[in-house]
Amino acid sequence: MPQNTTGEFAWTAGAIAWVLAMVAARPLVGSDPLLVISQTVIETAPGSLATWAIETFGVAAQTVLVAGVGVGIVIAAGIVGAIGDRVEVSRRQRSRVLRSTAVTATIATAGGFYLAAGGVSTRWLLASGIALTGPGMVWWIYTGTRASIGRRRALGRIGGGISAVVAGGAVARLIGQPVPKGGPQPGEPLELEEKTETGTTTPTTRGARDEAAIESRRSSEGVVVSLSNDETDFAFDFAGMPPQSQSAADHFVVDKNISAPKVNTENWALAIRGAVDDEIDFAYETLRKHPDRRELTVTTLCISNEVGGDLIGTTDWIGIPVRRLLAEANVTDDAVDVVTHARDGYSEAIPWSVVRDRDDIILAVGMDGKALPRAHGFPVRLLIPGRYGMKSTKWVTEIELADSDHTAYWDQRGWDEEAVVNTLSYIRAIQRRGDRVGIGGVAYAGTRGIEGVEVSLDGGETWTDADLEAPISPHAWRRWQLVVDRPDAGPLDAVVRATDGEGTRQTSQTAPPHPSGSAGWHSSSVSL
Ligand SMILES: Nc1nc2c(c(=O)[nH]1)N[C@H]1C(S)=C(S)[C@@H](COP(=O)(O)O)O[C@H]1N2
Ligand SMILES: [Mo]
Repeated sequence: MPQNTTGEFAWTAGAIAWVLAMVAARPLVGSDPLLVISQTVIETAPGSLATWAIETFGVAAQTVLVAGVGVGIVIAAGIVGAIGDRVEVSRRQRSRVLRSTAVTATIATAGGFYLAAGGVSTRWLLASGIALTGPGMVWWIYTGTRASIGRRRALGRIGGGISAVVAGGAVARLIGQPVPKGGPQPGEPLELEEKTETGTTTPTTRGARDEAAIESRRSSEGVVVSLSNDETDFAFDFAGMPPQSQSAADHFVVDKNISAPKVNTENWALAIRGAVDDEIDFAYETLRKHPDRRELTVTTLCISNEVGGDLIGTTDWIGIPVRRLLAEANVTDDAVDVVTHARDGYSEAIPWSVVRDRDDIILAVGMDGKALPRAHGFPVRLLIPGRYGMKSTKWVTEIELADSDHTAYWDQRGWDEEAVVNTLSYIRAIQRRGDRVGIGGVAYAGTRGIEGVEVSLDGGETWTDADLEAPISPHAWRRWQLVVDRPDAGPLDAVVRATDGEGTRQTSQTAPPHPSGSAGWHSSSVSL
């Protein structure tokens, strides 16, 4: 044991105070240096590492990374402090090291918040100041104890230090995040003056509000299991069943960003570039009032979704067919790929020959009757029904007609380029009503559509056709349910499989999400 561990202790405490104070200052600019470092790691890490992180930690991968960065800083500081305790140094050398550390920390903090805030501003200055209060206070307390200022004064400094950081955090929280001023805001109502086009019906049900359900729980497979007092027949809306079409707030969010890009539509335009005769810049107002705007109910699904997972959602999108926007720019014969570039540096590509043929590949300006929420790509995002979510670029800034095959963000990281969705059927809810048990869920096969869903209660020996809800849109999932007589309570094993609109049965062969999306039958074992 070394005699002296004050340096180790002080460095560790200083780093903890620094990390916490940076987090406390975060609301001022909506980000902080820890998030900037984490974001850089996400984007520069090899694809295999990013994929491993998603598969291991799922949606928590980003949180784990940010926490790891914070802990890493603290450990590094502790090591520096421990070395300092063990080597002989003169007072002068020691104070030189401390002084250069203070300068480095100041530069790192100000620089990190500069990147987080996107420039020099009052908020940047305030955030950097609050973040430096943390280690500054530890310094003040540490020098106090070294100078033997006495117990009372040392305690006073500790109290003062904590108060200063807490006060800084409170100020940051009070001032809150910067809001881009002017122009339409994310999520604001989007009036649809004209009637929507054919092919979709606006769903009347907005979710399974099952008042009669008692004792609702979620099984380990994510299935909602409930008992109900309801005496009537089962519909598609019992506890745990998703609505036909979800609100924006209930829709899953996936992207590579720790915080969603903020776009001010007043200094934004959608650029059409590349193999076109006429380059165009579309203003947001032009897009949101475009005469070809239509409403489409679409299911989207992340390629990282496990069998039975929650990274799937259906909502009513409002958008303009991309080919109609491109027609205004007069695409030339050289065009190969339609590449979408985004504000966050993301890109995706889809062959021009596909876009040219489909009116359902849209540039969405709205969701659930309102302007897009920021998390879903405000002001505009692409939607390619039937392909995994990664193909549908959010926060689009430019559509480029490339004259050669483009390698996209996830493509470069080893995921399937075409990303056509696999046929899926998931069990979502199982409910007992007296002697009867209802089993229900969703089925989806992209543009192929769903023709049938079957359920087996004996491990795949025999199969029974489930009831399928009438399609709400050619691009949306179909809900299904099967009611069976089961007077005796006990274990129930259910397996589900779908047949797509081309007559192909969903494969029982399991596959992990990487590289082409998960596959295999979903099953559930419950007791009720
Ligand atoms: N610009 C941009 N667009 C993006 C992403 C991204 O990281 N950046 N992630 C993609 C992925 S992997 C998915 S699954 C969908 C999710 O869309 P949602 O969050 O609106 O559900 O967005 C896609 N579009
Ligand atoms: Mo995704």
